[in-house]
Amino acid sequence: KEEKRLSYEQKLENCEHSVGKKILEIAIAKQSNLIASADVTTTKELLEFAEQVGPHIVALKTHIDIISDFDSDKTILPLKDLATKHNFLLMEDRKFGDIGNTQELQYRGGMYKISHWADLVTSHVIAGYQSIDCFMNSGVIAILSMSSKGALTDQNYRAEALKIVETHPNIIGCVAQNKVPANVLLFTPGVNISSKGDDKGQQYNTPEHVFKNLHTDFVIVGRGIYKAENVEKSAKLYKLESWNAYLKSL
Ligand code: 5BU
Repeated sequence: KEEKRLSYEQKLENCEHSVGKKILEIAIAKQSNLIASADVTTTKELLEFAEQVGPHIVALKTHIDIISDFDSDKTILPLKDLATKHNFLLMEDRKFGDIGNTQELQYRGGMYKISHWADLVTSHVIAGYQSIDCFMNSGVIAILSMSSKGALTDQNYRAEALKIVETHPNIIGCVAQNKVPANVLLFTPGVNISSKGDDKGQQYNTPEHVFKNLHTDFVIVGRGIYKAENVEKSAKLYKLESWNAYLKSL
């Protein structure tokens, strides 16, 4: 018999990490499981996007190193204010992938000082269990598998990575394109309602597909929202479709 998925309320009961609890509480309060990926390249676009999608999302996902005019006062301070105003978390999709000591320097220092503002960070676990110890101020979302064609995250890699996900106290969940045990929080990018993929290897599924077949908890949508003619309308549409797909999957 197929394992049943858990509701956000049930996951909240099992969750021990404060940031994991927070994202689940926001999901329940806003009836949203949508993370918008803000893959824009200027502070102005980033802040405008956050203002438009803020009411509809649980988290805003950034690639902070693609912002051409990054400035911690002008970029991060107003972004944090918007996160408070609209009740969403900040998720930096840094995809750390180095030894612990280097990751610690990248996480705490440099221009971006990610540890000062990111509620959530993504990280590969390729460097082993201890490499994740450095992420003390954020919840870590570990990358188990990737959405692009030909990704090297095979079954053996995923099984080993999952052992780290299930035991490391800094990790709140994982990014994957496959089912994971019901008690693990699952984040799925590669979601788009109107496209099957791009010419650079990205592959898309619908919200319906990922909730039904993967028992995803949170969808991550980039171009489906930020490239839409009406960004706010599109965020609302993805929010509704994904929430309904979640309810149907219960
Ligand atoms: P898109 O425009 O919806 O394709 O953007 C997807 C975003 O999610 C983008 O920022 C990627 O860096 C990110 N992503 C992904 O697409 N696939 C993955 O497996 C991981 C992250 Br991990």
